[in-house]
Amino acid sequence: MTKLPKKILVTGFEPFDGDQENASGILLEWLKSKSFNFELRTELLPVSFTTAYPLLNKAIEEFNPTHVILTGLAKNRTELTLERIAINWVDARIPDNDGLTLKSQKIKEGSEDGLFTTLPIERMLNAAKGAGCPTKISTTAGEYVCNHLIYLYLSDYRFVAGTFIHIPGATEHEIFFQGISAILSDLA
Ligand code: PCA
Repeated sequence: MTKLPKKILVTGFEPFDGDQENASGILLEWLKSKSFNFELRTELLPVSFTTAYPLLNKAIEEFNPTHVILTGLAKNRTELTLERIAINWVDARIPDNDGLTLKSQKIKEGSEDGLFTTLPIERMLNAAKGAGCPTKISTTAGEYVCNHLIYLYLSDYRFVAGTFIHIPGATEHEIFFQGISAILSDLA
């Protein structure tokens, strides 16, 4: 069997919550300035419950990736975190960038309570740590737009392997971007 050439879709988010920047959006520019031995597509997504997923969906249909790496900012975390699971629940503390606040409700009625991400995150953990990047596995992506996006993606795309990485809110991004770069290069 011939192996598919590696095609990785990496997404990041626009700034939100009054911030001037979002590390995950900056990541996309950083990645585009590097060269890799795989085909890379990046997609900057709005922090919107309504429009982020349709844009991701369009990018997946157009690019037909072998791997999907969704990223977002987790301001209060100090390590790169690899998300293991998305939950079928949304409870926003702040409005999204469209002014919409979804409170205490299921993302998809009649769908599973939780869905595991579909990339080998233990291997990814080792790759990032090998690059000197403080990294750990997380079992909650929160109850906001990031978890909402992962859940919708996982429920529609069981056979396009992907996961979500939260980037800390530190001002120095380089070590975290290096960790993500090591993860992308190591993906089989
Ligand atoms: N982080 C938010 C949404 C956009 C982002 O970068 C979250 O963790 O849900």
